[in-house]
Amino acid sequence: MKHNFSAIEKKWQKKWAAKKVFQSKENVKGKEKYYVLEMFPYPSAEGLHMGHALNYSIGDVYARFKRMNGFNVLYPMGFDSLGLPAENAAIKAKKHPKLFTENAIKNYIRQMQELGLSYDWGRIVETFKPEYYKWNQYFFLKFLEKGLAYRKKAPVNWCSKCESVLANEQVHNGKCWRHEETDVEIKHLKQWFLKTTDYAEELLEKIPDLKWPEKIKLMQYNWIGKSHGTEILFDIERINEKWPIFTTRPDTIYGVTFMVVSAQHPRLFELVTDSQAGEMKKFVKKIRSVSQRSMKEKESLDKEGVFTGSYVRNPLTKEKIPIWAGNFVLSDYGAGMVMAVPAHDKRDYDFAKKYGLEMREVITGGNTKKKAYVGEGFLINSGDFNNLNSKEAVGKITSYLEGKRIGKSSIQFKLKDWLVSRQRYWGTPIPIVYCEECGVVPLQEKDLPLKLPEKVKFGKGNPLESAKSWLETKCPKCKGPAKRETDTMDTFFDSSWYYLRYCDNKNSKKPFDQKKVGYWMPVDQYIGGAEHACMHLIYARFFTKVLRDLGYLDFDEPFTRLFNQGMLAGPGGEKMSKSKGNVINPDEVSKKYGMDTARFFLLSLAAPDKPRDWSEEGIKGSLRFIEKIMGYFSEVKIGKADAKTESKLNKAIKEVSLDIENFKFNLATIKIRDLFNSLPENTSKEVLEKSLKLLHPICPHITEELWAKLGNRKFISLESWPDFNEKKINEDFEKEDEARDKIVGDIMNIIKILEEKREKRNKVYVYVLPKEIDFYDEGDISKRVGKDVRIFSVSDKGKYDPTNKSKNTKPGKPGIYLE
Ligand code: ANZ
Ligand code: ZN
Ligand code: ZN
Repeated sequence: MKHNFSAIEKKWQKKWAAKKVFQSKENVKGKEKYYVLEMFPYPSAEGLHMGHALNYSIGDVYARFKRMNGFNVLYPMGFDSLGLPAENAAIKAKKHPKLFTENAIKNYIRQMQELGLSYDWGRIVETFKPEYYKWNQYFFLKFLEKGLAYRKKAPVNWCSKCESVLANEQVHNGKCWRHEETDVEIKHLKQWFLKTTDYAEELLEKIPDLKWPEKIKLMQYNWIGKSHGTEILFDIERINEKWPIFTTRPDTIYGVTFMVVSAQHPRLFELVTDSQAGEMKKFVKKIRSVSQRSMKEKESLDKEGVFTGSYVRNPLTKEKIPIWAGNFVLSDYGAGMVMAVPAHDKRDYDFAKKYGLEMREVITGGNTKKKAYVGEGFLINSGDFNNLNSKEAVGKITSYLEGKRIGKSSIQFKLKDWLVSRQRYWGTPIPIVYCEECGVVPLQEKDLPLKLPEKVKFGKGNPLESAKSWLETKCPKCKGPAKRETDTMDTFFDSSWYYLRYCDNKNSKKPFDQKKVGYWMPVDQYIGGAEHACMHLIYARFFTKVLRDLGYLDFDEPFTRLFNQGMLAGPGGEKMSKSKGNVINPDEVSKKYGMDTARFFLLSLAAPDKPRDWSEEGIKGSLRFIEKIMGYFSEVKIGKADAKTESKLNKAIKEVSLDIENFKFNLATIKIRDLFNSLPENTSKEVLEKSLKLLHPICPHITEELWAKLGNRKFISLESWPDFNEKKINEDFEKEDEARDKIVGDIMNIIKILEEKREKRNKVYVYVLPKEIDFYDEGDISKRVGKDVRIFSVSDKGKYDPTNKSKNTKPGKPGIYLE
């Protein structure tokens, strides 16, 4: 490195901080607000890697761009700093999670500052601080008041590695989201839930309004999973109850030959006869390690079941039908029991085949000897409904059942209530006590925050159980002895509203001031990973809607636009991981190349939403470019700009503005590179300044430095984005450039072809039309193709042209001869 980039970077980072350049305030006159937000990170001991650096650089470019474009920008950062990884890491390092977290955050902030990110650090939000989680507890109490938080015993997902339950959203294909190798088990536990299902309809309805990637929207659709069907009452003789069985295919009701109840159904054993109980117990034990949600999605799951010993009556055929328990039925969807139609449902078919159960074809069109026929057709074996088209029969049979009051059309959602209890220490204590006299008693608002006790024993079970003096307390109602709830909140609770707290992070009276939130929210541009599609992004949307209905907010959706950044892989495309030793550390990169070089390189690699690989060669190329700019500015003579440079600059402004607005930063880097490469030794101050402004969002430090060198006293960070003048753009100049690029490309191709034939040539002769001769510069082209290039006009009598290649010359397409 020829320049001391790290000194330049430090200098400007200090100045930005000292002058509070990125501090944001509400209601700046004449400016529209713009809220740019990146998903806040979980501070781990390892610190940032280059992948983070990429994510935050994307947000920073956009924030700087919007700021320069006259918006009043809010661009904050914080730390999602409660949760299991910190607790586990702390246990391993034998440090208290609090100490561990504080150190990790310090390190993150240092690294983020070194990246040159333009956050308003005055707005930091740290979820592990009681000043923040107090409001989690406050909201929990509000939810409780409104019946939106409740406690129930339910079959829940348990990860033995986490030693905690998980929400449905945190179970991915039957595995824990944190421990991809660990099967989730089902336990029946009393837990706290939030009523996300109350908002299922609205969560779904509003999806089309979101300016989000289609992929994420689709994932949310499927996750919420609205299903139109029919509930049919089936009489369960053993318990003398009618259960409303949910089906999307009432047209197949005459083909029901057995029922399957979920093996996880809380009331399963009420249906099991004494003689079947032994076998059923064994079965239930064996299959307990299959998670709630994934079963249904795994069509490939081996279907297993056991007969319960009891029966139902088919309400239409009046037949007696056996009830089986099976592993492929969800306990918390519909009635937790399905009417099985093996001839027309794949899962039921497999099940019936395996256990030799009857199959009855009721829809024409398939060959049910070979496989289930799931398509449309005409009804057969279906009494009065025979010959109806199956689509039509859905409505007809439903109406018929409605008339007899044994069925009705119904809507089901896949989305479940959000399980927020966790059996771990490093989370927000749930503000509840259990009193011997009064039962479940919420804390009073004045007693918040209920702080986590610091002295606890880590190791076995929930550490909060070991904090005796914390655990044993008085009931807020009767003052009698009571025990505190030891479950803590899912950390997704924290991240469900942190974006609101940024708007007013120091408020000690309220979670936030409604006017301030009203000014900044909703987030205009949210940036983060696609992995949160069905976790954080569902919870945060739910929270926003609840807080709106509780009167805290007056908008419906938290994040207007969402951008998913692409992954950064290690050299050769391998996923960066500590075990592979290919994690690129920003501290080292900064020392070797400077941060602006790193930022330029990362953003030039690919469109921000596409994956890219780190490469040492690549960043060296960016370094050469950055050093060239530094060199150029120390030599350039200020004078007048020529028309060609003006054209280039104005075109670049026009295009780079669009590229950045549309998150095509890689295209912007190409045009910026082009522009700087074409700047002549002598040009105007205006050209230099505008060029620097274009580069600024990507390379904030060196542009501040060069901006000051040009004699400016104010920060370029606070300058306005340059305008372009369409009239100054002259496409003829562009054509010249294109012609030059084209001839270079053509020559390179010929050389390549010849090389493949193992023929080597060193001299290149180019024949151009007389009026095009000025487009081409022998020196430039020679340099670019790495050969000696001579250019002749076709009209030049004395040209060297032994094979008469000049006869191939056409407008814009010179003849070429190699020797
Ligand atoms: C009879 C039937 C016949 C069905 C047929 C399908 C095809 P979606 O679209 O997912 O809502 N079902 C109902 N409750 C279930 C549960 N708790 N666990 C697993 N499956 C359940 O699908 C609804 C269909 O899934 C219902 O329609 C039911 O099977 C099954 F030829 O009923 B069907
Ligand atoms: Zn886990
Ligand atoms: Zn009491």
